[in-house]
Amino acid sequence: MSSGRGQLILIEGLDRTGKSTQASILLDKFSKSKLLKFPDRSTKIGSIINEYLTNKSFTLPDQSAHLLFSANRWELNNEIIDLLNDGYFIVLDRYIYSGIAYSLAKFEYAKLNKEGNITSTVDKQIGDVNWLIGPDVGLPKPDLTLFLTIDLQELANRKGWGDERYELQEFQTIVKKSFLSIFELQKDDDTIEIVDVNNKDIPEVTELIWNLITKKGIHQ
Ligand code: T5A
Ligand code: NA
Repeated sequence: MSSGRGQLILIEGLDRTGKSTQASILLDKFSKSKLLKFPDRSTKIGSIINEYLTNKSFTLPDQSAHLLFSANRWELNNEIIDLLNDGYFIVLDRYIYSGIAYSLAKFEYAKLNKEGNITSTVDKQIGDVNWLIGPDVGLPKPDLTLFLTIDLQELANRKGWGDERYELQEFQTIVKKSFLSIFELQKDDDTIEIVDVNNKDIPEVTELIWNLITKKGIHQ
């Protein structure tokens, strides 16, 4: 960009919608670029998050889990600011909207009184969008957010589905509703784009994303 500041592009979406696939393709289109994936499981806080996601007998209050995901973003805050100031094109693979959407979905899921290992109690804070947003206030705002959306039916057929804590079809249905309700609240924000990836192969999704990026005038 002419200002010399880099750009922050966020790819959000449900589990297995192709976020990481598209993020790495996008990265190669820019000479000075960096990929940051959240949760970043390589940090101290990230290692606790990894334990939480992969070990279903490791329990945490939902509020604590929510705050850990946000704390993990704050661990990389200075790095993001420095890279942007240095003119980097940063691709984020999940970020603040995942933080809000998954916690809100746990609240809605628990309200349905489902058996399962998402959560056993309904904690009112995680149903309160203002409470959920709070810990992320002040983090750098993406210049463009691309939300990859898909029918749950198509998603269930993808490789590797079903290994982690949140990868239950019924829960993912609620996650999808949570994301869409958050984006509905932000509908006047023209930095957010919903990208329908149904029946689209990897190159077709890349083309959709690239068209949105060029439409926004984002370049290096
Ligand atoms: N979480 C995260 C929170 O609760 N709060 C938070 O604040 C944050 C940041 C882990 C969990 O953490 C939660 C959300 C998650 O449940 P993660 O490590 O990002 O987050 O885990 P996943 O989203 O599950 O990451 P995945 O790697 O599984 O999904 P991706 O990145 O969306 O999918 P990708 O690109 O790896 O592709 C999955 C498969 O589909 C194929 C790929 O080849 C691959 O096999 N694929 C396609 N197949 C057909 N057509 C296409 N267009 C395809 N694109 C990709
Ligand atoms: Na991923």
